[in-house]
Amino acid sequence: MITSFTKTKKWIAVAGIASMSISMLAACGNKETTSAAVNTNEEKPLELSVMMIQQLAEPPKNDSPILQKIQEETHTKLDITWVPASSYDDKVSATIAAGTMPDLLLIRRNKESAMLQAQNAGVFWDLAPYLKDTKNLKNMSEVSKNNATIDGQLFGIPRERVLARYGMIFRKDWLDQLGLQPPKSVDDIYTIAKAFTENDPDQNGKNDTFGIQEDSTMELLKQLAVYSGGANGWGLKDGKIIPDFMYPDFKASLDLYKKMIDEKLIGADFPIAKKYEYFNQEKAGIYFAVLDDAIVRHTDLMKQNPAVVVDIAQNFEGPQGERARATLGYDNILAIPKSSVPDEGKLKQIIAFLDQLGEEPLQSLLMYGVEGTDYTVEDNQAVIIAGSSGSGDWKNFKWDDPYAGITPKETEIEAKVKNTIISNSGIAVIDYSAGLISATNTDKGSELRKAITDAQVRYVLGELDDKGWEDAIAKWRSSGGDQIIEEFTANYNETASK
Ligand SMILES: [Ca+2]
Repeated sequence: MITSFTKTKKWIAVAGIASMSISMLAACGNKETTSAAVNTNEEKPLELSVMMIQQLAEPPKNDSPILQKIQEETHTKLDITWVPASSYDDKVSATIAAGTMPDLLLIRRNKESAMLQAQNAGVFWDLAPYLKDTKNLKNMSEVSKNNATIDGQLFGIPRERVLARYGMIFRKDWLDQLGLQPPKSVDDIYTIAKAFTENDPDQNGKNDTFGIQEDSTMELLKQLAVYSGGANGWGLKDGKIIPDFMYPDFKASLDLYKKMIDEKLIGADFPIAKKYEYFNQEKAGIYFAVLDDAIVRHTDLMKQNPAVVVDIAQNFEGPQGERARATLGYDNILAIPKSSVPDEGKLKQIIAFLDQLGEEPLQSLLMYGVEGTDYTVEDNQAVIIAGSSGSGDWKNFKWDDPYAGITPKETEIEAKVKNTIISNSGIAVIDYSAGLISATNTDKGSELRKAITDAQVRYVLGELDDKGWEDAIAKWRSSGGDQIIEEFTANYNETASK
């Protein structure tokens, strides 16, 4: 324990977490984890303390049949601290600072400042060297692995997410009402948005609808940049890693966005609008988001108005063919601290535990819950039992392909979303910065990016002219942006040559 305490203290000095409030430190003092003894008894279940995120209102119960099943299958005894999502990051920071680490924990935002420093300071095991000896983990998604990796080291198992996930969601019944075809190009997006605004798609004789619901994330602009042949966040152009807004065609996308606001196809209140709200109120007929939102975000709307048909579109033609905006390919990592797991024997046992979560029957258990209680199997498909709460927050332990294991019995839209995402993985445009490190970006990248986002908002609202937009880019470059480009590019060249 003394060794691990010293390590943690050293890290505190590095990361400057010492400034954390006393109450935060005290909050995590109530859970003591013991240093692992070498487990020589094969018969004894592996005891694991785990910190995991809780996204639902109530944490899973200690007598959960899902917990029992996991323990049975993996021969473990799990002591899980469920921490609500709203306070999760603070709790992790406080736990690291206090040196009372669990054996396994979920880390969010592992490329952002605080967690990046923790990883670089050696708080967690580098799992990369151990993957080759595993059965399932060695087959994890390459994109997911590369994007979660920091300078060749993988400080946790990334939870895989589908790549080609972003696209357009729209009212198919409005489209049919107006005799229009599903969109195949950016021009079609504009045409449909205009018709939804001007041609009374709901046929109530009132001018009370508009085309595209946007919010402060300006997701449409991000997708337009990709369709125009530009970057998803950051891309590789002429040997340099540069941001989307420095691509030559980005300005045309920005101008199209502005035109759609001027013509009221996009609501001008988008910086303060709530995502989904206008769509669910049947005021807007299109929005841009992850495609699976089409499945889960409009169930109440469809109950209220059975005429509503929600559809998706993703394959837009552009100068470089069809492209789709990709996710990072992963969402959070499952990390093993060195202080709580000082010996390699136990480390390997925890890796084996995680490895086993990536195969049946645990894949389906983590996805759907207990067979017979939460779902039944019909024609090799999982049919959710009415009233079942499914696997709930146990899903957060799942690291492998979300579509692996038994497939659910799907509605038409569920099947379409899944098939579209799977078949378009080859046209997914990834964000190059996700797998790269730049000290300047870690330090002030988000602050610099915010100035650009503000300039985008002001430009499309007509508060900034061409010169103002050019000035914003120049300021970004001189305030550290050029430095970030150099550092990302250098890191890219190093990584590519390895
Ligand atoms: Ca109308």
